[in-house]
Amino acid sequence: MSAEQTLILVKPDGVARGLTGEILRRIEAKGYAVTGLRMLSADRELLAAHYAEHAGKPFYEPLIDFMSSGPTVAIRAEGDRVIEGFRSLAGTTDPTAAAPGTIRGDLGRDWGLKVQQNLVHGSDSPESAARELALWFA
Ligand code: RTP
Ligand code: MG
Repeated sequence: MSAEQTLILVKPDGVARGLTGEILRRIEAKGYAVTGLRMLSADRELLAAHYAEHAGKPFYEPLIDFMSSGPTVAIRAEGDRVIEGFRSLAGTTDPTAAAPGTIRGDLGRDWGLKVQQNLVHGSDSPESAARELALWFA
């Protein structure tokens, strides 16, 4: 069986703050292989498809605005249990609550913002990973 794959995004806050290298470093240091890498400014159509599960929630519009505010780096990463493993490296959604040692816990910010600018996205299941990789690496 081939290794599991996931979609990781360095969100516009991470790119703007110059943290792309640091985030890639952590992914590779853990032992995952980077098998796809792409920088793009996501349009609202792509973001609406990516975040379809959140449509209608109070943070949805601010989230789409935030995610269209600048370039994103899309990463296809591969490795044994990479989906669970990257979410563990990323830390919990809220950067203030995220544990030190995680990407969001060490580097993320949420104070005074309409939406959590938590630096990264990681697919949350094999089904999400397949769906999201098809969107971002079409
Ligand atoms: P992601 O999908 O980005 O990996 O993050 P996640 O699973 O930890 O979080 P999810 O619940 O899927 O939410 C998607 C993204 O929406 C923003 N968010 N802001 N109350 C808020 O301010 C709020 N809630 C969610 C975050 O950017 C989150 O990553
Ligand atoms: Mg999510």
